[in-house]
Amino acid sequence: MSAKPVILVTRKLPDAVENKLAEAFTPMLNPRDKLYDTEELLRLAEEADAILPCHTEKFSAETIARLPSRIQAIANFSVGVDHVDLEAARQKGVIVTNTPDVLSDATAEIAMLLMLGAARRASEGERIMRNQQWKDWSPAFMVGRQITGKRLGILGMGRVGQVVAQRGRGFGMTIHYHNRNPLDSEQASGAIYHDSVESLLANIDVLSIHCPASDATRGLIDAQRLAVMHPDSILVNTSRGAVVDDDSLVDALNSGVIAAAGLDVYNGEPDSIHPGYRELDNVFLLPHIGSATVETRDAMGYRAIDNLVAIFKGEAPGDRVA
Ligand code: 8YV
Repeated sequence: MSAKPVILVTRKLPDAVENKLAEAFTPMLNPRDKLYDTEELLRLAEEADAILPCHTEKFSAETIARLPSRIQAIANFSVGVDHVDLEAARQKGVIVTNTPDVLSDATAEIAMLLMLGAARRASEGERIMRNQQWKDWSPAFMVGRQITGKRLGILGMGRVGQVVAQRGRGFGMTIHYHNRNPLDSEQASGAIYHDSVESLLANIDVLSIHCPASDATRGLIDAQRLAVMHPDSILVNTSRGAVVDDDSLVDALNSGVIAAAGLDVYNGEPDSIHPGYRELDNVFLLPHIGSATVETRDAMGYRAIDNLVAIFKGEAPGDRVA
């Protein structure tokens, strides 16, 4: 029997996933979850036939060019693939896969949490409780906004966007969306299509961002577009920080151009995010935990393993993106 292919796993994955991986492969694990720099990654890759990374490892064109020729695939433990230069991978003949579908529910939960947290001033409320600053109750105390019955705008009506739309309907929200193309009527389920971002932004109360980071979407939500939103509106982002221009959003939140924001993803995450966000009371901030549930993290791992199994059998992996 030929030796099992060696898989370089860049981060500590759930035990169940690591055990399953070992059934078909020889994993090179990272039990202490050390964040590898590029040189370390390239050195470890010398011993491997494929890499199973997270979005925390960046595969620029230069890094991909330097990958040992032995590496056949980058099987991501993520749905987003903006950390991989897909064109460079295609040119080098390295297969790239992702893990779609399995994190839509978990991410949609976080989008709803952000909407509610931003609308109902959860950060302020929590801070008051923890700092023992709750001294009085009055009809004017901590009054926020309701999301029930409001207009929910989905920017990027893919898998996650469609689940968020369903959850929004549960709150009696009317769904509006902008996408490259309108969905068919069954998928749209009555959601109202806008053929421009501006039209979407002008007609909603809550914006939920679900488009991937790409050259086309980088900085898409800028000062001009934020100015189209009405002053009571709320912005939530569970996709990628890159879709938002931070200076513009911080200004808009400071000056009342929009009312509040809920953010799970950032430019410069984890430790170089725009300092302005921390100063604002009207933002509800989470540390990129959209897919952070036991169920979803296991499912993401199994999905990455399925892709690797197909690749090393010489079959087409289900989730090939390059
Ligand atoms: C993942 C994500 O947990 O899958 C994605 O694209 O943004 C996250 O929710 C992370 O990327 C793991 O690599």
